[in-house]
Parts: sequence; structure tokens; C-alpha cells
Amino acid sequence: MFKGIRIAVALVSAAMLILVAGCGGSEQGAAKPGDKIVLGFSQIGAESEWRTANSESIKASAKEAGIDLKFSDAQQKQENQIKAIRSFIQQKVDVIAFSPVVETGWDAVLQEAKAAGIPVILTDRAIKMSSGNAEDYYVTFMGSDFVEEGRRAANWLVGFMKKDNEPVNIVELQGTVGSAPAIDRKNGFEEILKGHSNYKVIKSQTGDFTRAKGKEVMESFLKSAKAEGQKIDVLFAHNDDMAIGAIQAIEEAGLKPGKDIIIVSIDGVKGAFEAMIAGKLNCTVECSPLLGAQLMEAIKDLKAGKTLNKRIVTKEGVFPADVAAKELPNRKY
Ligand code: GYE
Repeated sequence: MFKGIRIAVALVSAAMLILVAGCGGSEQGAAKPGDKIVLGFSQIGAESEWRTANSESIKASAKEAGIDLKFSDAQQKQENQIKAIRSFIQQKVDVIAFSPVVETGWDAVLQEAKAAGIPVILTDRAIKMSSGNAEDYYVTFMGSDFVEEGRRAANWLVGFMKKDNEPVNIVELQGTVGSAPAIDRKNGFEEILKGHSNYKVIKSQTGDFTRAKGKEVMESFLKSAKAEGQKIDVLFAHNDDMAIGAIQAIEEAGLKPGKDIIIVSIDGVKGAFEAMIAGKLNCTVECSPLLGAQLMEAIKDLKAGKTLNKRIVTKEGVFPADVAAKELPNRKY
């Protein structure tokens, strides 16, 4: 009996669907053939050169691909990202993409996107769900392997310093607390240093991925190291912008960045290449922000019914100061 009713309901619904389609899909939210794909993108903010290049890449690639982009800047606040995603759901966009400022706290809003049937793409940073499998809430995650970047920074450092027995004192400027790149870069760096017990991270604090905070925290590292009679040999900064801010602090303290303190950072932005050419930065580990073209391609594939790889990893390299002048003209961000 129930089965009979269910079949009848299904038949009526199917007939209604055909009717709606026959009317040219004038109903709100229904896509007409030839309609542009609508993408809602929630960006973290504009905290670094990397982020600015990432936003430009997404905007330019959407335009080129003929995708209608709704772009929202969260000013580094998770609550703003959640608001933006909710508004995309309300607007019934075709796809939602976002770069999550921190790893946790996305459960509710991603459940809402899933319930609304809107596919979600993660760009740049990863998430963790408090319950369930994060992979069930996004179609693909494209971006760099941050653990590997941390390993690359440490491997370069050990090779460059060539110190097996003498102590090497490192200070670390971490990225945004709770963000995937800060957590992973720290872990990757420490993993390599475990095999080199003379290398010690003596101070580690967040500089929130910005130049201003990088400078401020480096000033306090220099002050407290002096008070404690410690020598800082190395700075490891989770991004170039914080390293560039720290370079100013080091110079203001009367020291030579790149010589008195060896500096390795991550991203590979033009500002880092310029600092290397000026002899103030020793190495940058590449992390490409140019994810736009890849994102638009994935959206088109998704709309064409293709299944996407759950993980798309960006390919990148390591650039020490001695190749900086040759490489700078090739840099695209
Ligand atoms: O390294 C930093 C930016 O998530 C990989 O965010 C990105 C990081 C990048 O602010 O400069």
C-alpha cells in the first residue's frame, strides 16, 4: 500500500519536473541551458603577497573561463567565512569554493551546503571535522603539501649550515594559529630536525602571516634573547611576509639579516626574491598561489559530470639566494 503511494508521489513529482523544465526553467534558481556557472568563493583575506596573488589568480581565471564569480573577503575571520558560505547557499550558487582560515569549526556550515546539494571545493588549506569524515563534505581539495614545505625548509637549512655538532639556535615565526599551513609547516620542519639534535627551536610564536606581526614578534624575540644571553642563529618564518617584517626588526636591532641571522621562509613571492638579491634572505621554499586555472577546470569537469580526484597537489621547488637574480624575471607572483 505504502509502496503504491510512494510510486504515485514519485510519478507526480517527475511529471512536475518535466513541466517545470518545459516552461524553460523560469523558476528561481533553476539553471537554463547555456547559463553561466555561478561560483561562490570565500577568501581568507589579504594578509600576504601570497594571498593577493591567489585572489587575483581566482578572479582572472573565472573571467577567462566565463564563470560568474561571487567573491567574498573574510578579513581573516572564520565567522565572516561562515556568513559568506551561508549566503552562497541561500543564493543557490552552483559551486562553493573556499580557503579555510583555520582547520576546525566548519561542521555545521558544510552540513548545510551538503543538505542543499551544493558541491564544495577546498582550495589552499585543509579542514578537520569534529565528527565524521571531512572528505564526505568536499569534492576535491587542491593546494600545496605544507608538511613537505616544512621538510624542504629544514633540509635546505641543514645542508646550508653544515654544522653537525655546534648548537644552532632557531626562532620560528608561525602562521595563523590553527591554520593548516602553520600546523603542517611546523611539523614538517620539526620532523627533519629530529635527526639533528644540535638544532633547537628556542622561541616560537605566531606572526599571523603578516609583515607587521612578523616584525613585532621578531623584535620581542631579539629583546628576550638578548636578556637571556642567547644567540639567535636562524629564523624560520612560515611565510615570506613575516620574514620580510622580521628583516626590518633585525636591521633596526643593528644586525645583518641573511648574515648574522640566517633566514629561510616559505611562499616564493617576488618580495622574497628581492630580499634574497639584496642579501637579506637566504632561501624561500615555493608555495604557489596560482590556483585559479586549476579551480575553474575542476568546476567545469564537475559540471560535466566527471569525478574529481579528492586531492590535487601543487608542484613546487626550493629557491636559495644564489639563484634569486636568475629566477626573479620568471616569477609570476
Ligand atoms: O603561505 C601565506 C598566506 O595558506 C599557503 O597563507 C597559504 C598561506 C601562505 O597568508 O603567505
